[in-house]
Amino acid sequence: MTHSHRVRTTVTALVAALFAVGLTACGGGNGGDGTDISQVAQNRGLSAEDVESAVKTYVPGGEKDEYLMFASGGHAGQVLVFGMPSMRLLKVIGVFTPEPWQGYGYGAEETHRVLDEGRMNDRQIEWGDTHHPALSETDGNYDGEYLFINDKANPRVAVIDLRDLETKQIVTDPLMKSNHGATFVTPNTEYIVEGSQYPAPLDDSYSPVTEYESEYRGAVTFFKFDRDAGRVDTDRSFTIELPPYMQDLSDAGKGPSDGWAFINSFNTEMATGGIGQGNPPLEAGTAANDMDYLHVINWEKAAEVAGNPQNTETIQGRTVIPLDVAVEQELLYFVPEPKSPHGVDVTPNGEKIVVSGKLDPHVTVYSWEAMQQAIQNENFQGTDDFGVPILSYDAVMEDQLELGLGPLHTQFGPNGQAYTSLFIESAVAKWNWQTMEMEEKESVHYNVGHLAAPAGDTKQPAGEYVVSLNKWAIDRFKSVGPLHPQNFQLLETGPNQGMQLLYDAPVAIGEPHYAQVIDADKVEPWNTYPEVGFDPGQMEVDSEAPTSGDEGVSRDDGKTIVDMTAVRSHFNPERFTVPQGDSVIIHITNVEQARDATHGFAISEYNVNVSLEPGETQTIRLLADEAGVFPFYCTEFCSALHLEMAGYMAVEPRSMAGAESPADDRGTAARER
Ligand code: K7E
Ligand code: CUA
Repeated sequence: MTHSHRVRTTVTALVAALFAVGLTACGGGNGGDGTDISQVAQNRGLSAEDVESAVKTYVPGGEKDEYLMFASGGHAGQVLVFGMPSMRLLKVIGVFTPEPWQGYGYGAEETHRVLDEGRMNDRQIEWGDTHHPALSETDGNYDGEYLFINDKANPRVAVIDLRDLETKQIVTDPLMKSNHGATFVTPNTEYIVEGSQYPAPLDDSYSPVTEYESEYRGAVTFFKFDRDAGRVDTDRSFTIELPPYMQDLSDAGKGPSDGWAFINSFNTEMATGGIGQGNPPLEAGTAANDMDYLHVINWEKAAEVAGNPQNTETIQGRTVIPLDVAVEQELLYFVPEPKSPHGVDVTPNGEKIVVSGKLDPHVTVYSWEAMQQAIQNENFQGTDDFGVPILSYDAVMEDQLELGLGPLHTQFGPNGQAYTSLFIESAVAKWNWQTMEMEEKESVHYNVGHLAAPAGDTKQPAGEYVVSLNKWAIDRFKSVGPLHPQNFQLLETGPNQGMQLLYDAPVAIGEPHYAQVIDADKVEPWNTYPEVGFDPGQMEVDSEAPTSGDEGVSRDDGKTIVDMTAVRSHFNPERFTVPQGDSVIIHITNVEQARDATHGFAISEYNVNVSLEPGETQTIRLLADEAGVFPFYCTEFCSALHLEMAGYMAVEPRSMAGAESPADDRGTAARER
């Protein structure tokens, strides 16, 4: 039995006992074991409910959380890792944005390689609008191996390896200008789904907005994930051209619906705004129709179709199935969905598809079986302007349930429970998709977007908790100026239990959209790199990595090469001299294997800070174009003599060439390379 289960069974009795002797009875303690705590609670103005929430979420020092929550870091372009239920922030993973503590994008060559993969149109992009993290899955359940996340602003997808929780790859999508229905994985992580958001010409050409219908297009890309390599393989990935609707959220089918993907959309009106031209604003134009289209896509078949070059076009170096081919090959169908929907979520058994209409108070539940039948029987109510068959709404829509105002996203519990966020109402609705009964609603503060429940989008949801990812915080915290924190609220829930708000966790680095919660035992990161000289880019030992005994400085054709080791509490070599104008290559290995014995390496004025975790090796390249003296030091407080872990790079002016040769400053065991 896990720690929090144990807490859960005893907490109600404990709180009742505390308050029986103290707070609720007479407003103060008067002896017995609980008296002091009761007094503390009273002094701090805490109610019995507050104390209960505190006891349910408190994880004592040294104890571990039961779950890990991987949350998007919003505009910070990062991923946040929280422990749950304590809601303690455990890590910020640099993804699309350089992150100085981890030395991500500050001199370590490997991290620049990853960030440079994310260049678009030759431009370095130094941020991302991360929305949807997706844990890798095996048979529809999280397997704890990889994490993916999208950048909505610049259509990109990143791969994070959960062995060291570092970003290994950024893949751009040159066919899109923005994405949104990303990242979502197929049940065995065969593909990472990326749907576009704002249509644009797929070939990156110019077309005036007046030619929106004919020239602008949406798209969905299925990025092939090579699990052995731990990388997306763009050569085996493909994109399907879609009409210029605004495709929104995605989800992959599972169980009986495995092989299919679902994407909802808005703006089937194809409005383009233009207030200045006398048009209704985009927001009004996109909400004119009562129905938009849920896109139903046979990705398994599409993968086959994409394998035959006769079916595809190559645009911007990527394989594209044109819209007419997608229709002809029966890869794409539409299903009417009520008014400007936002979330689409497949039930744990894969049999139903739940859609929320943000301007409609209902969730709409579709039957996968009925969809298949309608496809087989060609039970269409027509086609759209692009010839895509529209399945008969009456045939495939199974039921609707009124939940409240502004339903958005749904997560699932173990026995038919569903949790749907109500943005306008600022509440979480708990209902049952099997019985189609509303169970209860709990207010949150304020304006919830996504919800995250443990394994809440997998075949085996755990229930227990649901986190409300709120967009507004208004008055929940001491003011820190006009830009308020976002607020994660932890709610307790469970099959036989009402929802209870337990904890507010302000998130201060961007607008996190979505999070996924995994059983902490399923993620088994390394505590140190497995061997000394480990290169996190290749995830193997770099045979060239310097180790103890072969440190040194050498010079070759305008290059100074430094082989350095780091160990508590010195670098070796500790000083080296470089002729002005040389390019300098510093290979450094942290030769320690002790847990948490991380060193940093920073050089004055070079924008360099590298994190060297136990066993890790990194390479730094810089141009010593300016003469002078540049101290380097360890940025990680690693020992009592950490301040002494420092040295000098001396750049000798051209005018003095030869006065002190680099060889004079060799390390203790110099070698030639
Ligand atoms: Cu904001 Cu999933 Cu991008 Cu809804 S999304 S809230
Ligand atoms: Cu090493 Cu401080």
